[in-house]
Amino acid sequence: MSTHTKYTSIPTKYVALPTKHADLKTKYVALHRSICGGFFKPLLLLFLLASCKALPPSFVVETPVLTGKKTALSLEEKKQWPHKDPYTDSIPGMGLEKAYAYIKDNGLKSNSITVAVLDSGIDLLHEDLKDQLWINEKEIAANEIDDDKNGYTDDLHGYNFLGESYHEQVEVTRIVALKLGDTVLQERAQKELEKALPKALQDKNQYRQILMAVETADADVKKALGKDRYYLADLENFETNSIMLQQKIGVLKQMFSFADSIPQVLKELHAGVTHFSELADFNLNKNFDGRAVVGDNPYDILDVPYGNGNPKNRLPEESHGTHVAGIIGAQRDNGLGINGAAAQVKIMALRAVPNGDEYDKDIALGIRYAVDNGAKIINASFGKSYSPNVEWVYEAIKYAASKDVLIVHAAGNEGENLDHPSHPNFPNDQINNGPEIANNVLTVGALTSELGENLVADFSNYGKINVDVFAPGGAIYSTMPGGLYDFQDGTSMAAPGAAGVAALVWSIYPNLQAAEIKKILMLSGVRSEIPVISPSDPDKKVPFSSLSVSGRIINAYNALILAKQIQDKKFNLNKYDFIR
Ligand SMILES: [Ca+2]
Ligand SMILES: [Ca+2]
Ligand SMILES: [Ca+2]
Ligand SMILES: [Ca+2]
Repeated sequence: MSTHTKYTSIPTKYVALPTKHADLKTKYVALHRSICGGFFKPLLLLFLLASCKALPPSFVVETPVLTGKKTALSLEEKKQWPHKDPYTDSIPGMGLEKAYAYIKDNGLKSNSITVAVLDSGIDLLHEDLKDQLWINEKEIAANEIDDDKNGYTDDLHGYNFLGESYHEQVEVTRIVALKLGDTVLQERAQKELEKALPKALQDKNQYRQILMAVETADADVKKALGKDRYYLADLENFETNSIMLQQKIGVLKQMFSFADSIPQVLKELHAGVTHFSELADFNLNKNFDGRAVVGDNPYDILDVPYGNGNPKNRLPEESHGTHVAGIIGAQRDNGLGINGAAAQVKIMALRAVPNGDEYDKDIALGIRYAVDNGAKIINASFGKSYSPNVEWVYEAIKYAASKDVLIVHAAGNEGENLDHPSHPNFPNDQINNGPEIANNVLTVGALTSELGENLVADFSNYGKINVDVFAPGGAIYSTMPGGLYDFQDGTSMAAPGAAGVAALVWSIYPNLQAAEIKKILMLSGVRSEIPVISPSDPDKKVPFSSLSVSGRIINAYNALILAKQIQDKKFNLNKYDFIR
């Protein structure tokens, strides 16, 4: 099973290595897999399904088997695949190109809608984001006064709940260090920590060794070839009697099967070393206190104010929020970078997710800030296995529901079945698979661009009860700090795709309720029974439809059509439900 972990299984999975350690996906995959055991213990797969019936709305063409593209995606297609359509393009995107053509053909008008990105910091100066930001009109920036008296000083584009902190422990470390919860929890956390820390150090050393081997081989082969840049063909055609050099060429040839170039391999190996170093030095370090610089007590929700009005990313590698924001709302058709999913969107930047586990206090207050300051949708591309103050978050979710705000949550990247009692991903909206605590949370799993057995990303969590729908999350091209663009993957990228579609539909049909938007996205998706490799058991294939409540891929075009029918009272949403 260990072949399934990203960082430890160079030979089979290297190609899937995330490029940036600091993105949450990497954090999730490596952390959860190392901390929670994940793939190292036999997985008891409990499919608690059967009770769930998704009734297909009549307007959606039901095709039992979708056919995937036979040829490889071009670079342009790779960059735009989330906007393609399963039927029209044989690419399992969200039908956004089709949706925009439909909007244009029908002259549909849209209103501005605010989407809060509750995440790491965001590059507020990015060329493709800077004109898309929510502005608090009543707040004067940087005068150290809370002009609009909303409790937050200088919150021009949102708020920064992390102050100047960035690295953080994960919850198991905090539970052990601060003796949170009861003794049962503490002992469990202690056990996990005792397992995770040596593993992080071991992984770090393994990565270092591979890095050194590749660096040395690269330098020697460059010298032998007499050139700085070489390709696989150069290696294959190179003949030498030196056993040493032959070995080095062998190493490099192997690396070419994991990435397109040796510089790319080196970049990812460096990222791996950094990642595992940070794991050992910060995330799993009992003695590290990342919160000290903030100055509040994170276990007292009444201890406010704290943080500051600047939600910009602090470091270039703090890229997660920027990437997520671009997927939702990068400025469309401006001749720059990418097109976000939603045209008329305003991004509210809420910096609350550090490089480590987020605090429940920041998440709860972040949700409340978004609700109180006009966001209609909150994107929540984060998650963790333990949530010591989860009641604060549940209360905030219910508050959002009461104010008609939709929360779109990433399913998480452990490749696990969230319906299994030992694999919760907080914040969830169902306690022990019970009834939903609120009707406004949409949980989203991740797809790859391949409409075939690899449709579901191998890292994506799933669950017939706990995951509502799927959206593109593998190799997603979006904005990066410093005015850059790059690919990242994770359910962290799937949630903002879904949030963007929700924003698009809601911006055109603003009278719909949050719960209706959630249901529209689920019901109007493209359903398929196509057999896919189960993320938790690569030897097993399961129908795609069995991995989520709706069994569907979000589709913006279908969602618009369904939304119109609901607005015109030609479709009764209440007749179609996902019965539990
Ligand atoms: Ca204010
Ligand atoms: Ca001010
Ligand atoms: Ca653009
Ligand atoms: Ca749910």
